[in-house]
Amino acid sequence: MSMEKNKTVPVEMLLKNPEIAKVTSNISTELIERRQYIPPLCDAFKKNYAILKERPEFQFDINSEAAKQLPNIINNKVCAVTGVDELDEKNKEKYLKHRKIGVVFSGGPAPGGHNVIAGLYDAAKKANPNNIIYGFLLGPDGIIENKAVEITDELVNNYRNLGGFTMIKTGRAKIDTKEKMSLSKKTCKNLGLDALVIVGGDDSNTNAAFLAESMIDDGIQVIGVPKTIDGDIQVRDISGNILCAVSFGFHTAARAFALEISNLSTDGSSDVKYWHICKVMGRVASHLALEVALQSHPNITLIGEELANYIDQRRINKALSSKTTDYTAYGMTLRHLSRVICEAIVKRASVGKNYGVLVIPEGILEFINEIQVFIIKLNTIIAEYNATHDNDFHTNFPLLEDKLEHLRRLAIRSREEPSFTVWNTRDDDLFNDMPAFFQEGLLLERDSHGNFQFSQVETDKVIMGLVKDYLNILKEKGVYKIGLSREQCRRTLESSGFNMDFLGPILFKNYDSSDEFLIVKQSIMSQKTLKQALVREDVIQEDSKVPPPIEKLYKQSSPKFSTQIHFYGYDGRGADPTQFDCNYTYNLGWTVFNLIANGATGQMAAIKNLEYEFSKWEPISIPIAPLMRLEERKGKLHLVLEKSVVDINSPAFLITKACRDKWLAAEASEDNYRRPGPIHFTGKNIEDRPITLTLNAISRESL
Ligand code: FBP
Repeated sequence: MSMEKNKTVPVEMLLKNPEIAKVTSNISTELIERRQYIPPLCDAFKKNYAILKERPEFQFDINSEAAKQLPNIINNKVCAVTGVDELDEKNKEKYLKHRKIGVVFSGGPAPGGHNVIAGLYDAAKKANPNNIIYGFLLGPDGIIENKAVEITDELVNNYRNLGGFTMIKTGRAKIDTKEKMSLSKKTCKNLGLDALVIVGGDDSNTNAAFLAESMIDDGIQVIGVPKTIDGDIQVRDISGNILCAVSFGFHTAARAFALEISNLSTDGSSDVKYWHICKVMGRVASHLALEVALQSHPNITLIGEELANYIDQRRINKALSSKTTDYTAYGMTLRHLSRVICEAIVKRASVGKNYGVLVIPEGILEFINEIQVFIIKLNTIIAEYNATHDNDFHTNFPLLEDKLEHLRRLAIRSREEPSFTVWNTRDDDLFNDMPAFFQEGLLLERDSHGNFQFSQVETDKVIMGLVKDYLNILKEKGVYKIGLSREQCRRTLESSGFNMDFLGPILFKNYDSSDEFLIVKQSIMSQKTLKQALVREDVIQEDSKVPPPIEKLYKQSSPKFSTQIHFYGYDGRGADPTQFDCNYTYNLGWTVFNLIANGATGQMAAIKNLEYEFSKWEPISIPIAPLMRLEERKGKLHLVLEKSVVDINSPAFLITKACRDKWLAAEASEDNYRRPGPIHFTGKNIEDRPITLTLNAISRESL
């Protein structure tokens, strides 16, 4: 080799090479393509102006506390945003007037947020090029502390169709005190805002309603936008008409999770040795897990809402016969849940599939009665402690041991003071039986809205701990066995000169059936019992060894339960939006501007008919105050926007349930995994809406 060839080019020179500069640049072809995409507009926005038309047919069941606390916005109605070519002079002047609008992201990121700003920006600039949009930085703290940037062409163009909330960031602060409210008002006035737009989840839209109420006299309008990957902002009127089928970001996150889980199914069914345990985000509701199930057909998908409704008829009957009531028969316990999972694992193993994919929704604990009781009790204890002490609970008891000691003292108090019932000896004993990491999880600090932080609890570890323990018991009992292919057994035995038809009935419980997979008899659960069976049937003598081919088959039938644990949350939340979310959010942005230009406040921008093709989408406004319900937060009842959980009578759930056995695939045939593929942004493979929405819509139409 010549010296010339050994010479290396200086890296500085390489970096100047245009090809190298191109492939190492931050700007990928995907990014360029995304930024250039122009989402289509709903018909209403193709005209010169848009007006609001009240739709009084959509009514709500109004909470009296909401009516009391939000008198100025409680009578808002659902309005349709309708495009018009002309307006009379007075209304035209109002529509086109110069405006300053502030926008903020609140809560966890959700794919599509940037397009809300892009839509708002484009609509505002179209109406009046002098309109100004400010973006508050780092969430509601940006409003409280007056930290904002003016959104410019360059800024907005950099983020069109991109995921995350990177442009202005987000935060979880809550404007929940008089002081924060007045600072926020001051910021809005200082900036001369006509309107404030809050892009957020249930808590943030609740905040939007209270801000709207409080700024009504200042003439500052407040509009909410339904965001959250959790998909739990779904609005129906009192008659069940769907006004908002799903919050934005849900489709993208579910697709991103489903792709990764489908890749795991491919890997898992190739090396056939792991159960992949996938915890999927969604603070409480299991909407994301349900959509992931429909997208990728994992072998087992747990749906929290179903567990809460579970009734153990066997326990009820047993209690009835002894004239007692068994309260544990209502709702599923963690132990029972672990049994259900084990049953499915054992079934798959019996047909040779000692591998699979299990999806656990992040918020599942919310639906397990015994845990929910602990969450409520601990919420109350922490809230009461904070209300009566200078320092908060977590500052005063920084270590788990300190917290447990405090709980122990409460249990003692309950014995001395019968009226003190929040934490008794039984609670304390049960709590102390839990592993330390789970105790820590349940005692975690609540978020600023008083929500339990499910994403921080290792739910999967708790459930899988119980599953592993029970599988060991089943293995010891000889119930958990890997089924062996009949053909393979025949080859192994006969190649060593054994008669399969003689040994088969001795070794396998289903030898005489037509099953393709043979299962070693339950009584053969160890090398010792295997030998005993062979001696008993005169296959070998007491002092001989088990013949190697038989021992080999026994070992192959003896399962090892190996898991790989995954968490799908922040990754999908940061994914670039699907075309559905790009189009949805861009039109939400346009809706927001048109609500503001028509004087609305205390309203949430929404798109009706998301469950149908784009041509049927209708921009509307939904009044926030009538959606409020009282909920326990930090030990007190607060008005919040009602979260919607999975309806276990919905077609999407019922169809998933009906496919359960098929997707478990506990039979000799192939698995039934579905490959949703990567998110196609353009081209003919675009999936235009969540499968959950499609199924529910088709079923409604076929009624
Ligand atoms: P939002 O309700 O604010 O949209 O957030 C939803 C979520 O992504 C949940 O799925 C998850 O439990 C939670 O945020 C995680 O919160 P954090 O970002 O504070 O860890």
